[in-house]
Parts: sequence; structure tokens; C-alpha cells
Amino acid sequence: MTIQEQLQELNTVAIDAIAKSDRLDDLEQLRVKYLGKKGQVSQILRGMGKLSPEERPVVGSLANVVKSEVQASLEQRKQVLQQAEITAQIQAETIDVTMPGVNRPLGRVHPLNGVVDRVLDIFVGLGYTVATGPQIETDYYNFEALNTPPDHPARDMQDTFYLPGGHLLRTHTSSVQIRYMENHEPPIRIIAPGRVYRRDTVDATHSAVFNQVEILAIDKGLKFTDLKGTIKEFLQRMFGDELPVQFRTSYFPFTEPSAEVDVQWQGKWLEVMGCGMVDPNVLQAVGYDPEIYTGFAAGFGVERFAMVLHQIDDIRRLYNSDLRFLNQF
Ligand code: 2U9
Repeated sequence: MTIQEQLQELNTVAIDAIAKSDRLDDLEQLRVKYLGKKGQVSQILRGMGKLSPEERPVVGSLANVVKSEVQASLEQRKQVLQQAEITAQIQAETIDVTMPGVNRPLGRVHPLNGVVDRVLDIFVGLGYTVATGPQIETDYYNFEALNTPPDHPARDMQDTFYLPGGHLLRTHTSSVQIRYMENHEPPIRIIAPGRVYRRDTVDATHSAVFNQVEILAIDKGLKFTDLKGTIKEFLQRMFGDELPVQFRTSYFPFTEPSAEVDVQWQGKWLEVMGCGMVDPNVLQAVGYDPEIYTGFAAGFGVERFAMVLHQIDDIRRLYNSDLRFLNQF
């Protein structure tokens, strides 16, 4: 084959290969193969030495034509492949706005926490501070400081879970209030929400673990009417403005006098909380002078409140995490 024939054949083969290549990488390899320094065009042109002086310019110009045709065909193919790449990328990144979204259901507040939140809001609005403390307590903070010595009959009222080493699971959050009073001078107004434990047999209205909220106010000159006014205001904010409220005399070791509070709700009188004036012995135990300071306190079970408010028939529904129940709130 003459050099001219070789160049013409190369031209045909190269242009055909370029047209068939469908990747930019392959295209670059073809450029190196045909037009590179050690490429096929250069190799063919090495044979020019054997040509006559007349033939050389003819072959030279043919070589230039082949080079520029191959080069042009490379450029053209490159543009086609680049455009295809961009089109493919745009298609891959397209968001189909008509596709249905991923459903992420919103969580919601558990009815027990909902009641606690509302109660805290009301008392914080009345100037009370939230106080918390340990669930594992000593006999002193749970009983002794609350005017409930070891032989006191009130200890039977709320059977206690005793732990090794003289500890116990608190039976009420009053222990939190004792700890707070030890560290703060009066006047104080605090609200203590938290989990408490009693050795009760579990049934529709009892649980061995439940949640309580207790309030405590200590100041100069606080009287039973202050207690009544506070409780009434609180209950009406929880249940509604016209709510009938009644106080019945009762007994707690840590308050004197003591009362239970009933509300008329959906045609029935229901007991919802206990309260009283803080017993002077309790004030004395934390170093407050009962001749100068008086106080009132109240407590209630959050579960009972939630059950009355939402007409829940069984306390255990509040612990089962059954979504058919929880989704109603
Ligand atoms: C201090 C002094 C006195 C808190 C009080 C009650 C009355 C009461 C019960 C209601 C239902 C507990 O959840 S329940 O079983 N509580 O009736 N609690 S007075 O008295 C205090 C608290 C702290 C220092």
C-alpha cells in the first residue's frame, strides 16, 4: 500500500471508529491512537523519507487533510457525547413532583404529660417554681420530716417499697419539697411533679407507679382562705369557669387542718385532690419558725385527673402505649 492509500484507509477507519464510540473516555483514546505523537498518522508519515521530492508535498498536504478531518470528526462526536451526558444527568436528577410524599406521622403529647403541662402552666402563671428531686429517698425525707414517725398509723395508708440500705421509693413528691425548704428561705411557692411508688394492687383505678403533682406555699400570714382560693382558681382553669368545688374535712399527717376537694363534673361529685395547712411540725423540721410562717399544700394524682378530664375508664390504658387509644388525644 502506498502512503496515500494508508492515509486514506486510516481516514475511513478512524472516522468510522469515532462515529461508533459512545463514551468520552473512548474518544480520547481514539485521538491518541490516530493523532497522538506516537499515533498512526505519525507512524505512516515516518515513511515519507523514502518518497521523491515531488511526492512529498502531495503526501504532506493529504496528511494535513486527514488530520483535520479526523480532528473535526473527534470534535463533533465529543459535542454529541457531552450533550448526551448532560441530558442523561438532567433526566436522572429530575424530581417528579406528582409522586406521593413519604408519610411521616406527627407525634403528639401523651395525655398524662398533657395534664402535667397544663397544671405547670397554671401554677407557673401564679408565680410558682417547678421543683424536682430523687425517686429513691430516705425514710427521713419521705416520712419523718413530714410528721410521720415510724409507728405512725399513716404509714399503713400508703404501703411502701423498701430498698436495701435504708432507702425506699418515694410515696409522694412531698420529699422534694422538704429538700427544697432545707435549701431556701421563705417565702416559697413551689410545684413538684413526679413519679411516685406505692405497694397497691393494680386494678382499674390503682397503679404501683403513678404521677403526682404537689404544690406548697410558705409565707407570713397565709390562711386557709388562701388555700381555698388557689385551689378553686386552679380547678376552674382546668375544668371550666362555672365548676362547682367543695372542700370536705380529712386527715393527712403533714397538714392540719386537712381537706379533700371534690368537683361536680358531668353530674357527679368526684374527689380530685387533697390539701391542707402545713403542719407546724413540718415547718419546724426544716428550720422555719411556725410562729412567723404558715403555709398551705395540696396534692393530686395526675392519672386520676386525666381519667376524670378525658373520661378514661381504666388507669392501665395510660401505660399500654396502645395507639388506638393514644391517637384520640
Ligand atoms: C409538704 C407539706 C405538706 C401535700 C399534700 C395531699 C394533701 C394529698 C394525695 C392526693 C392523691 C396524694 O396522689 S395522691 O394519692 N395528696 O391529698 N398532699 S396535702 O402536702 C404537703 C406537701 C409537702 C412539705
